[in-house]
Amino acid sequence: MSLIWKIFCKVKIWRTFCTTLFFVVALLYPINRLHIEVTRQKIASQAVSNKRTIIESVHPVDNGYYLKGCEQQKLKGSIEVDLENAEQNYWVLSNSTSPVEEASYNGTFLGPTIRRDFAADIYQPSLCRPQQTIAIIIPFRRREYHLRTLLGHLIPVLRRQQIRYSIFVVEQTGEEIFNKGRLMNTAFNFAAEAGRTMGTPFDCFIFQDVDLLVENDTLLYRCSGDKQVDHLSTRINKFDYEYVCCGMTVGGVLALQESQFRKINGYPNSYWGWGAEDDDINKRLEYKGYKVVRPESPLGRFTMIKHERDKQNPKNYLNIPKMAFVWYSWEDDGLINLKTKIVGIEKYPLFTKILVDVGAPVFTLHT
Ligand code: UDH
Ligand code: MN
Repeated sequence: MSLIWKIFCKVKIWRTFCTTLFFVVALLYPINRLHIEVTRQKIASQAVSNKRTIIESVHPVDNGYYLKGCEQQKLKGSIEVDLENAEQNYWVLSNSTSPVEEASYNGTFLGPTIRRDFAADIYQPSLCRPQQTIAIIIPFRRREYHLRTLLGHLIPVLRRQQIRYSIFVVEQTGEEIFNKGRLMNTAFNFAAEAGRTMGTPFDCFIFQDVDLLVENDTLLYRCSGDKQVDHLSTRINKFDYEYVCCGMTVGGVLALQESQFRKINGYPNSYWGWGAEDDDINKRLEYKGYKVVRPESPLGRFTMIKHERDKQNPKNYLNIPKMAFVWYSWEDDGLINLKTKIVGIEKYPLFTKILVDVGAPVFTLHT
């Protein structure tokens, strides 16, 4: 090696070049190392000062990788949806063991809760700085099997996407008919407040049904712009991957920024039971001039875990006609007049559960 070097550097011009190169490298290398170290420490110190942030080591990365930000992700593209494996993975990720019989299929156990010192835990990759902090809000009641499967499937995707996120599961207590809108609004208020008190306000809120599993990890869980919102679950196996209802609905998985959600006055509170609350949101978005961005196939493909209609979420025949009056009602029905009560907060290793008393309907018309 040194012989080659000697021959190579024999000519004077080359010698000058080699010497300069040597000094440049000798100078730049420690500067680069120092820069890497300083950034590493900065990220680490931020995490320490904010004790609610859990640093996840996502996957081994080479030095300097994180300096480029979190955009360089190692994604797989199309991913297999393996329900059994996903549910198993829930227990692995929770660092708890499944109580074999109970947890199988219809078991309601979600694992032990953990001590709750803070409003929520925020997960982030250890070696890069994500641009957005995401709150994922999941409306929930008696779908433990779905929840375990969703989280076991989704969390590895979120990790690969290198995003900073926190998961809020919002559960309706009592036996009253399901009210998704009230749950969404309550969780939004809670998460927005929690994010702010922790010094990590959420840039993007993703409302996600508990039974929808993404089939392609290239579909990024994030908000793509100020003037548009992202409807992620555009093609669902249940509808043969056709655009869900002619591209009219924004149900399933929807991503909006905080200010956008506030501008549309959140979800309507007045829809009880199944039906139309997502179409109501669609109108709100239209009135406020937000474009709904929908990913093209194969992105936007989701598997819905097979399920029957929940007993306490019957189709409500009042919901569809209400749609004709959204233009009149939307400004008074939403975040602005929300009256729900948070009756408990439970902290699990992978998510925060918000228990909500949503009240009762005055009148419904259902089967
Ligand atoms: N949800 C619950 N518990 C409930 C009701 C609803 O967790 O009791 C949540 C859950 O996140 C769910 C979402 O609300 O994904 C939407 O409700 P859904 O899944 O019941 O709505 P979807 O349109 O199903 O998927 C409608 C009934 C399908 C009947 C099919 C009969 N073959
Ligand atoms: Mn469903």
